[in-house]
Amino acid sequence: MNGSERRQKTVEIDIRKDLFGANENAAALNTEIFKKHGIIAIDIMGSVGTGKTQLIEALCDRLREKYRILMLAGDLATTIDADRVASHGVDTVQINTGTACHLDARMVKVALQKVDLADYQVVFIENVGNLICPAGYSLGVDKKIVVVSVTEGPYMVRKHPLTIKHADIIIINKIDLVNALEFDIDALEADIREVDAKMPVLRVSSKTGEGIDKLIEVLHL
Ligand SMILES: Nc1nc2c(ncn2[C@@H]2O[C@H](COP(=O)(O)OP(=O)(O)OP(=O)(O)O)[C@@H](O)[C@H]2O)c(=O)[nH]1
Ligand SMILES: [Mg+2]
Repeated sequence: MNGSERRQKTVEIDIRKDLFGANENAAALNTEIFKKHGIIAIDIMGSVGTGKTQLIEALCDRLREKYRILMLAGDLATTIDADRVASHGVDTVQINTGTACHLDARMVKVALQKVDLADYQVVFIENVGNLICPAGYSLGVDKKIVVVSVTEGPYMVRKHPLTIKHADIIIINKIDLVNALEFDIDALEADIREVDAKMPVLRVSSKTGEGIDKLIEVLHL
């Protein structure tokens, strides 16, 4: 081979396939881990401030006598949410993602390694506050809840159809504020039905507790 004949090869990387493929494998391992320990795992997603933590607090208050509960809190920084839920007598692991706008399956696996899973029957995972990124990353859970609320304006469902589609249950939270905000909750629910006609949609106030028992029923807890 002389100097002018160089070997040239090209590798095409499909970053999405690569990244999501690796995450799907890690998520499948998490599913196995949950199954092995008889744990029901629930991923709770939604924009910043829709009431994910408050919903988990309300669920923990009703369920902690019945189940041994672990909460994983995903946030870029701080232990604020983990501290809030811990104050309800529930064990927590905070996952600080630094720059990542979502949890991925590997982060959840690392968090699960911090505890003895034989101690738990239910794991609530609060994803990073964001209605876009978390949808693409399976965590290996049994159920995915998306929390929207009446304080985000009327268009968030129409603008984020993919996240809605990925959910198993949609919570419309903060219904105690509907009148004050003159919010058209029927129109929001219709937007959800437009994306998925069969999607279970529950109207909830995590603050007053309205709708929480129904959610527990739907989750078979
Ligand atoms: N009125 C009313 N306020 C609520 C309800 N749920 C949550 N809030 C309030 O909304 C604010 C945000 O609630 P959080 O539970 O912290 O929301 P979050 O989705 O966990 O927020 P991030 O973790 O920052 O993404 C808090 O001041 C809550 O008290 C509700 O059902 N009704
Ligand atoms: Mg929170």
